[in-house]
Amino acid sequence: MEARVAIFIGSASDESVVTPCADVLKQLGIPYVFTITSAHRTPERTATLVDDLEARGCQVYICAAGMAAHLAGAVAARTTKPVIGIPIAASALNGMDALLATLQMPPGFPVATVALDKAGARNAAWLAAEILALHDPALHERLLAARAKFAADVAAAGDELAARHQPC
Ligand code: RP5
Repeated sequence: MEARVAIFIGSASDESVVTPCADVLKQLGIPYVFTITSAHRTPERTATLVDDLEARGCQVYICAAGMAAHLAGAVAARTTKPVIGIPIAASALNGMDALLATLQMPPGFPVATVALDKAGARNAAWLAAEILALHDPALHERLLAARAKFAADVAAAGDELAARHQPC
């Protein structure tokens, strides 16, 4: 099955932070590719990967990088498909560098930037799923079911907490 989503990370050192993104895509039954490429260290590889995935019908790109994080921008320059950026805290600036580099794209080349690190990685997958669900009713149903489970989990945890704190 061809990948509908591509996850790119700028370095092997980003893998553990971004794996939760892949986990969410897997949970939702969305085929993806997950690989390493760098805007600075491997610009040709980045361009070739995007060109190949474009030819195979990839619909959303998720790019995670730290420091001067230009990976999402480089991909956005190569495709008109939605690009989601995950800034990684990988330097003494605690991710502010990657956040601004990912977010501050020039008009016409948007990168939908999510939160830093693992929380952002998860939401990148949820956002990609919402984009794909616009034209995929079965995936939309899976998203609704996931929302219902989030709600049920909160209610169950709330009931359990309340039960441990009965009024005296
Ligand atoms: C970025 O620089 C990578 O995305 C990573 O977050 C950061 C550090 O990379 P390594 O020096 O660990 O390879 O390009």
